[in-house]
Amino acid sequence: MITLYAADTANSGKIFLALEEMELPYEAVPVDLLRGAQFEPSHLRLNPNAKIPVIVDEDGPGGRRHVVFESGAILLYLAEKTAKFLSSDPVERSTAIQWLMLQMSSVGPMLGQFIHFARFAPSDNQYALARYRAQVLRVVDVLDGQLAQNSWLGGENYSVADIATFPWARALGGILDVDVEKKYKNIWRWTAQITLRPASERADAAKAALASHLIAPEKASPDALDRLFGRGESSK
Ligand SMILES: N[C@@H](CCC(=O)N[C@@H](CS)C(=O)NCC(=O)O)C(=O)O
Repeated sequence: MITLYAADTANSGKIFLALEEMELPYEAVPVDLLRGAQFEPSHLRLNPNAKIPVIVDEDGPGGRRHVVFESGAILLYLAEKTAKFLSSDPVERSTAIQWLMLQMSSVGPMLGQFIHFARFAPSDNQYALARYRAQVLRVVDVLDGQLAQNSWLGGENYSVADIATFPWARALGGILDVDVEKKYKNIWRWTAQITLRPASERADAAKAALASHLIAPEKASPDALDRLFGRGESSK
């Protein structure tokens, strides 16, 4: 059995989708970021970087318990455990890993920073907003270009690269206030395909069930937001 420590976030969504696609039995445990649960000693023992998602696999390598944090590392671990969604062909495997790394190093961080400055920062931050919007638009063009030439990010097969990128890409319209169907038609085709997968529907349902145990972001107090963003009294 695998335990997934998660919240209602895109990075958590990757792991819900992977576990459902791989048909692994799991239990999802909510980590309420707005209550500061990520900073509790029990969570820091799982991830010293105080983030979700984290998985604990009771049946890890050698039959022993294994803890994995960082969503990209979790996806690679699960793909290797199940031999699913990561080709054994060296070229295909390397290509999928490149796109997985692009998600981890660029798509997620740039969108995350853009959302932060657009929704949670004081309004006198035009430089930061313009900087992250430009970075997001650049990498979104890269994704759309790759999907113009390939069915999936890693080439001809659905892989952990798609699983990692989908939860962020599906939210692009709302985040950037653009018509994705018109502007990024290849991303649109690809997100529609993943949305229709039965595992994707199950993952969404599981994440929604977990969200019902968490403080809704719109109900967060200013103190809770300061703790989450490490600002005010919570700044180092
Ligand atoms: N690179 C990490 C990012 C994880 C991350 O930023 N998680 C966020 C939620 S999506 C989090 O735990 N935030 C809590 C905090 O920063 O205190 C991954 O992909 O796992």
